[in-house]
Amino acid sequence: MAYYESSLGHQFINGQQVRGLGPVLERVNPATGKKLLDVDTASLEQVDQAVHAAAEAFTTWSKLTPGERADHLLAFARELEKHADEIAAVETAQTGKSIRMSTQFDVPGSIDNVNFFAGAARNLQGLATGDYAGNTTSMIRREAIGVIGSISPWNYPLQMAAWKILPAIAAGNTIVLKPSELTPGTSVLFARAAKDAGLPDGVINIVVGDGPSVGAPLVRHQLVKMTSFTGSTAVGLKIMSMAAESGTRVHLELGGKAPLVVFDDADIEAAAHGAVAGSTINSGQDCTAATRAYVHSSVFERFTSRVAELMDAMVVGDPTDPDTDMGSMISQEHLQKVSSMVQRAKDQGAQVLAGGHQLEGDGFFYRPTLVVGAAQNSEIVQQEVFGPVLVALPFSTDDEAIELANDTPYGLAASAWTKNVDRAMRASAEIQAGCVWINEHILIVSDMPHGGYKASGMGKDMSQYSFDEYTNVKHVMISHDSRAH
Ligand code: TXE
Repeated sequence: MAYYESSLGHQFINGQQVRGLGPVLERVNPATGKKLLDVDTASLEQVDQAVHAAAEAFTTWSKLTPGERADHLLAFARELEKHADEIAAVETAQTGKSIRMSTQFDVPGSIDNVNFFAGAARNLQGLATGDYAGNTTSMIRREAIGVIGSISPWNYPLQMAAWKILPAIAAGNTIVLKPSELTPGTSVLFARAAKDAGLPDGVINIVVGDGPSVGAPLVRHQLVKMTSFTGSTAVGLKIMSMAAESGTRVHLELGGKAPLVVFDDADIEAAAHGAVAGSTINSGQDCTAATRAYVHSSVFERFTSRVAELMDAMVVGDPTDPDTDMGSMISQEHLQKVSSMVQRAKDQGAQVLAGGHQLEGDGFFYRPTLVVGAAQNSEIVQQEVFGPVLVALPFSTDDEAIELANDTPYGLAASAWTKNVDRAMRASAEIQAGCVWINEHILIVSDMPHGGYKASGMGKDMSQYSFDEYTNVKHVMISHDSRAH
């Protein structure tokens, strides 16, 4: 039997893969426009069962030693490795992303995340220190919170499952994850591999469904002590207000509008390659994707013509073909959104130097696109397109470049391209974003904290810093006045 058997159901509750008792949703293959599969969704009762299973599992999982949890996670990583090819194929079928990307980035990145948190679990330390108040010793304990409810998006279904699940369970929590209803397959496989590797039932649970029917009841469930969410800023704010009703904690990773600043001393060839890789990754459906290139006017022409040339050379199409550079968009609706934003920019006087159109045929493909001549306050510069669209604008001074880079509501990621260390240090300090790359745009591995400023959210995924989200800090103080005896 294939490892991915959608007929078994898309819910993973208390160690069992089961069919959801909610409505069935039809999912289309974004690369062909044809029906891919039926997705069963969880009933409210199943959401409740999953949360109760997680609460029950918490009583024992949270008591394991860090070493015991690490052993489980190492076995989990080895199990994922066994099924890597099939998991990559499911990831590509459901998202339309290129198989090269699933095989070389999504699957190994997720396995690395499991391995990283196996190590990090053993490094989750508190602190003991003497005498904050005279004749006292303070101990700082980091304690697991309980059941985490998590909601993830469709752009990186497998990696988002890993980013949400691993820090939570490594710290001793248990989790109920609701993946996007568009792409549930690899989250279910992830939970199944954990079970096959021997993780106790109930530590990882998956419930599938749309946001209002399954996501909202999960956030509001009285046994859920924290919600971690990756998705749009609009929904993130809703989650925050739902969590406020019960006073539970939230971790939000929201939209982005990453600037890429190219100074006049930059290596233009490297910057152009970085801009193309950064803006077309995952068909631009990436919250850290390069979306706004601010380029010094003296190198603007050279940079934009090279970017257009590189974009025009990209192979876009069948995601299952290993030679494909960029696959499809997630859905017809999303393709339409991207295409109409570019059209509105053109209507307002912008020019398209590369792409700017979808491919003929049934799939939801959009060519890598370079736009120039848009105004800083226009929709295409200010709002998240979430497609393979880069807008380039010229600047004259360093002050102007930094001001423009900061001039959107978002603050997730940014890059600055320069050989000058003073400029690099200034850009890294003054750009308001959770990540500033210098002479790079997109590289991310499990050791690196990821999370935004401003409307891009709060808290960090990945890295040791994610434990700040998934643990409570307890202060224990011992008074020991030896003179009393
Ligand atoms: O996201 P949603 P969508 C941005 C990007 C994209 C836009 C819309 O700009 O074009 O968001 O994408 C669940 N209660 N990003 O509509 O709706 C939903 O089921 C509880 C940025 O797909 O935010 C899914 O599991 N849950 C981004 C998850 O929220 C709810 C990644 C994300 O869906 C809910 C994706 C509700 N009321 C989109 N409504 C990033 N930060 O990387 C929806 N959901």
